[in-house]
Amino acid sequence: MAKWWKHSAFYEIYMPSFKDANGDGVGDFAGITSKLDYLKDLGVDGLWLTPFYPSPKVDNGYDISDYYAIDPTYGTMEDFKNFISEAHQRNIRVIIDLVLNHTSSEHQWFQESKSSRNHPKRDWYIWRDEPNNWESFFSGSAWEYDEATGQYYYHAFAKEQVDLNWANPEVQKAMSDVMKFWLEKGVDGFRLDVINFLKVKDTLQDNPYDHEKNEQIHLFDKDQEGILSAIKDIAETVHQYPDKFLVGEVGSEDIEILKRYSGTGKLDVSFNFNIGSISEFDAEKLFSRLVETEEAYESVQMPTLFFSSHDMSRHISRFGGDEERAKLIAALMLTAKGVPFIYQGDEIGMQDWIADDISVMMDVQGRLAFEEAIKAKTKEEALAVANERSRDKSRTPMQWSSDAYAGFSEVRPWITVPDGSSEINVQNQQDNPDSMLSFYKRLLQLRKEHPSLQTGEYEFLRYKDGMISFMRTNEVERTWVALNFSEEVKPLKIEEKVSLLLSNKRMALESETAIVTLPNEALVLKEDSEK
Ligand code: TEU
Repeated sequence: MAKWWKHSAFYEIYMPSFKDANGDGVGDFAGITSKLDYLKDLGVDGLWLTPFYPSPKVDNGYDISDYYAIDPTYGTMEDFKNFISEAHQRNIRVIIDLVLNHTSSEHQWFQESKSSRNHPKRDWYIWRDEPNNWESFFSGSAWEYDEATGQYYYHAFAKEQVDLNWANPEVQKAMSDVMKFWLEKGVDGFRLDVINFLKVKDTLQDNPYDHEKNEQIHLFDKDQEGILSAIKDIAETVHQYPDKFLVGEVGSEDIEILKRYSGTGKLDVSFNFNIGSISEFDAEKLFSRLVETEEAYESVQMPTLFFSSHDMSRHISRFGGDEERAKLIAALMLTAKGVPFIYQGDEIGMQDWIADDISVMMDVQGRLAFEEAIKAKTKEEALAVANERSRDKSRTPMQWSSDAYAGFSEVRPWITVPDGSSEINVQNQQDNPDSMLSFYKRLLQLRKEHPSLQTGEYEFLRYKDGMISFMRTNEVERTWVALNFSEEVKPLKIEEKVSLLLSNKRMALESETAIVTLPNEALVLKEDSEK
């Protein structure tokens, strides 16, 4: 039997926005636990939880101040344990987000490190007398001056997210202890945040500049030598525990870079941004990314498939706001080769939210962009720039019902509930067979019934005039998938007898052969001849 994660479909839960049970306007563990039956019924096999550790929440938990506890906003350790056990009872596995690259500036380690140049923990972070030209991935210089000790520290993200020095073995040991702690609490693995940022070039050479794009090329502050060996050590620690899963966020769209990080003894998989972060809809480009991945991974590595996350615009909005297309993307994610990661709310077609005033913008990346832009632009222009950068788009509360605050909370949530929530919500879609939610359920069910859609190889993978089609096979079955992204009827060249497994457009096939696909149809067929 293949490893469990190879035939699992995951679901990303953005902690603050999934479900509030204690009436403070922020999601929590009790809330997630209360929705486990919903997730079971949806048909997902694994959950990825974004950070829930104590944090000043400058970057919504990606600035951890204590790796060994639960942030009180999200509940207690008891609530956490209860959630894990309830999830496991339903055969749902849980992986947790772990930020190994940086800690909050309020973490005890950093407080000690900055207390004096001679403190034994000084070298746990990256301190220099002079900054180089490296820019933060959020905004401005990546170096912050510390008055008290007269040196600069390095931060790839906000200045409150201080990069650890992974060249120091004590740091590595400290984080290995953290991982063991959570593994012993029963988690099924980790999603490792910005794992290809773990080490920087020791010479701290200046980064080159791309004059055409007018931006810095991040050459020496990511994907450096030594990161892979750190990852191998991490994998070794984690795999001392049986059946654990490691997915890495490798922030790159370059398949050759992504490819380095996964495989035996490394990360099990990494996020395929080469596919997932396509900015505008283009079926041919999407196809070429699938092919490039297939060629690079050669059936040895397994890709991941996702098109939305808490860091991105939701694919439905990004690709034009069209429900039909969103269904085709869902079908692709759940039938093509790869481990799928559905982002909360995509299963009901939630749309991006845009802030109409800077006062309601919550995301640090958006707010920093605003501060920068307002220096030279009008308020409206600066807001537009900030909205472009802000990741609030996809972070609004999960829309459960038409009730106040979308049934997410009894009180006003920490972030705006979009106007559309009274129409787009779980309650409205639950009993409607044509809804987005029902379509996701059918797809997830289909994957379970047809393992070729989970772990099967591609017999072929084709593109023609707006249609992506492929066949997935294993020892026992051959499954056809045709995704017609065009507005036209397209013929399918099928000689064998087939039967219909799924379509978003019809209940039955007109004939067993001579099959066509309808405009915007996701068609899944089973070849009837025995293999
Ligand atoms: O995201 C990392 C991330 O967004 C970068 O790799 C991105 O490519 C870069 O910012 C370019 O704009 C993770 C988390 O998912 C995100 O929520 C955190 O803010 C970030 O790490 C820092 O921990």
